Amino acid sequence: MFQHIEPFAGDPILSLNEDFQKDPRPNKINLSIGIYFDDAGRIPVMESVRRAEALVVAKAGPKPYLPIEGAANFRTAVQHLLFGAEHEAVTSKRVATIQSVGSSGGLKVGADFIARYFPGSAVWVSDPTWDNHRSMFEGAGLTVNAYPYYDAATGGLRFDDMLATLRSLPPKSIVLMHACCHNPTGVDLTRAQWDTLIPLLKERSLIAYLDLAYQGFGDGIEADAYAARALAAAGVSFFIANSFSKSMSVYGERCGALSVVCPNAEQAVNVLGQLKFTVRRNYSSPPIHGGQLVATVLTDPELRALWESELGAMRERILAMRHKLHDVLKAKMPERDFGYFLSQRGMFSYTGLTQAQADRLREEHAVYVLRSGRMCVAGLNSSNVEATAVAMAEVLNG
Ligand code: KET
Repeated sequence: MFQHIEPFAGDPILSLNEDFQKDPRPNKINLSIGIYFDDAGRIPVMESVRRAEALVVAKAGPKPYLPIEGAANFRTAVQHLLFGAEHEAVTSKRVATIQSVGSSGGLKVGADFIARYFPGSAVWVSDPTWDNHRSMFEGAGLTVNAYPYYDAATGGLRFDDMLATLRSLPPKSIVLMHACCHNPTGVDLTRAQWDTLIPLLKERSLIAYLDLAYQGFGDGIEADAYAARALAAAGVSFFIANSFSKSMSVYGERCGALSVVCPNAEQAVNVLGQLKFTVRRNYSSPPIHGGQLVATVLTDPELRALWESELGAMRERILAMRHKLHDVLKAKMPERDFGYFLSQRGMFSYTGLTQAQADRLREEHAVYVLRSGRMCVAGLNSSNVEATAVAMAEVLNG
């Protein structure tokens, strides 16, 4: 019956992470998957989340099905986090938000919705982007193309080329963008660049789709929401999927949301309704527990302050590791420019390592980066950063 089913080729991120787990070498270093590890190399349980969990468990409430769209307190807290409680888009109720199964779940519900209501629209993703973006949108039956983004020569952004491509797209094309902490390159738009891009999106009637998976890891929780707030303020209709996996270190709880900012409240009601229909036909409704941890942290003033400071410390630790890696590499190879480690933001840097070099790094030094050359700098710590830099220099020196 199943002879025609070909083997799964594996996933460029998750399969490598599995290989790492199986690697018996004691000195192995995992810089593959986008997970924040603390300085002891562990996935942290944030104190704010631990306390929220104690509160949630103490309630020992029943576990009914949540509404299709998720818990009301979670959805409101998400809107306030993304836009600010006083943002006009929120107060005029023109944002439709569903709680999703991770932001991946939100991205896919949005993709299914687009396939149904904008069947003629192609999706445009940055070159390069998170590997799963293309799979998800193609999986929803949409055509996926790429717009220029990363400049390998400078380690920066091809902003003019990006604008030129977007300017040439047919109206209602979907433009997928990373709201901050671009994955895999760490190269973000500046505020001035967003301010240039947003009027173009509006003028060309393009549909922005923001992926905000690393809020708080760039320049801060509020600062990283700049694009979302500016788009909403400009009266652009757009999609935004956001994640708590990284910012609350709750990966396996699968906490995220999809919000669609609409022109007015009537349209938001209908959009929410059809998002619900999409969810009902897929998994019916989201799980309770993780969303309640998130909602508690976001709405309890004490826990909220604690979370903000914990997330700030994570952001600072990543920056310190970027500096350390940069300094050791620069000392070893003074002729080469490693400044990109300092200018790039968030969990990732694009190292410029070739596939063959990434393979050598893994095979000879037990340092795991993606074969695309992406390094998760949030996997560096005071015990492995030096060894990583030494190994990388060796590989780069051929
Ligand atoms: N968007 C981006 C840009 C992203 O990097 C991830 C995860 C997600 C969405 C999905 O997160 P969720 O946990 O569904 O809310 N990225 C890391 C893990 C993965 O590939 O699933 C990664 O890039 O390593």
